Amino acid sequence: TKTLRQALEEVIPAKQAQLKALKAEHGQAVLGDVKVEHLIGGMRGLKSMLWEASVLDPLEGIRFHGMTIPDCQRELPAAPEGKEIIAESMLWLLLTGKVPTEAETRQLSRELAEKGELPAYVEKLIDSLPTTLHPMTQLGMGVAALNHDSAFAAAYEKGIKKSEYWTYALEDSINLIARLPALAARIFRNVYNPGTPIAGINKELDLVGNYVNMLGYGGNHDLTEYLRLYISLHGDHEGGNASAHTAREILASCMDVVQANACLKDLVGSTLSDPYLSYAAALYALAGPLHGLANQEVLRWQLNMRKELGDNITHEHIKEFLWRTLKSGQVVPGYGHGVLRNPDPRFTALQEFCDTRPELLADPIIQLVKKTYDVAPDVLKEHGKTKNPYPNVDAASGCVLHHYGITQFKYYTVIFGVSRALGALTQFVWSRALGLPIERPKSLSMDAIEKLVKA
Ligand code: AMX
Repeated sequence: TKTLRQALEEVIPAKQAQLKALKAEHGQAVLGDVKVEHLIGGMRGLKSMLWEASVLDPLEGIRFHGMTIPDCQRELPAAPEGKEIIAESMLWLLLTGKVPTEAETRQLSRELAEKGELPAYVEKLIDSLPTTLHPMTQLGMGVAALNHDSAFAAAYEKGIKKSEYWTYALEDSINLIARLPALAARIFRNVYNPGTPIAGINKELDLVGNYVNMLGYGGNHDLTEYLRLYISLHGDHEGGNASAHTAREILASCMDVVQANACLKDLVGSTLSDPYLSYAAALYALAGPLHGLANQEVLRWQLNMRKELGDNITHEHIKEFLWRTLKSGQVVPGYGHGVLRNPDPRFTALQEFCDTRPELLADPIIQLVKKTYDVAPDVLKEHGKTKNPYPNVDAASGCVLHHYGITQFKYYTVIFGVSRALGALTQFVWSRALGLPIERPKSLSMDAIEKLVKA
């Protein structure tokens, strides 16, 4: 059975050759125009980043190395007692572009379980935080603090060849992914169940199986399966989204400092160029309400709807509520997308999870999410602003957690944060394996733009 490192080693040379050929043969090919509207419109649609693991089609949705969500559900190994994709098989696919065997998946689960304990100083740090501090703020702090043990930073400080960067990047990335459940579960315990014990890591279980145990929901098979699917599906959504882009950008900026100060050896170890700090930065992008925090916002909004409108909510009632939200100048959380122009297939996959379980279909909040989906696209079309009147993944994800008893919606984005590490850290490793340079796009002032367009 191959290890993940061996599987990566096998695919890196071909990718390096592909990049070299692209640069040599098509380096000057044009992929699109840069318009003034790109500069003032959040660079929407501008093809300007290399990202290996996934590509997002506006109509079809996400493909992970060419595989759709149903392909992944069919082909990626599940947990021994489960049916849903698990984080390990998704991580393997994202990193290597290959579907892992059952044995490779189990071996990775074991490796993650063996590396999953938090260092004592991080436990102490998290335990010292006020329980009123938002769980996402705590998660970012814990992840940043883990950089104390960064193999990448330590190796860089010693002085390593550029061709070796990826091996240390991989080591840190695996350690970070392994430790995220213990960190996230500790935050949950401290904020919502202070003083209760946290389950130990079971070496025979997958990453999410252990996460559910540590959250205190061990034995809830359906919740475990839901979170396996949720965490796999949220793993990557190409590179331009705010969190993924941040992880990459921060790395690049930090490498700038490293290179600029390469002669000052004692500065190198203190640079920010390791997976922990770059992922902590990504988490704070994820914590914005237009991005990952929409997770919590959707549920808050649906619960308010229910509180206001009672139990027998009709489509007409929901329409009125939607219009009230829009007229008060707020966005409808869980709807719209920067790239997608159709219902998000991740939303569809989570809905299908509900469709096979009568107890979920009977849940009033899940029914409300479905009913909202019946009317929201038409209301948003009539409103006429959003380019995509359809639901994104956040429209569905929280209500199932709520059903299974994770009702603390401020925590929802933390689960997203445990997941997004799979994709962001995959690209971190690939950026190093491909020796990508620092990112440094050109900015212009309005005066400079006017000068250019009037010339
Ligand atoms: N409700 C009301 N108005 C919306 C809207 C929504 N759900 N989605 C977009 N709009 C508005 C925008 O605010 C913008 O208005 P403006 O011209 O007054 O500024 C206009 O429609 C055009 O926006 P767009 O081009 O369609 O979207 P975008 O690429 O600028 O933004 C997104 C995308 C996701 C931020 C936006 O659709 C939104 O705010 N959605 C609600 C929050 C949400 O669900 N976020 C989660 C996204 C997925 C994720 O990252 N987890």
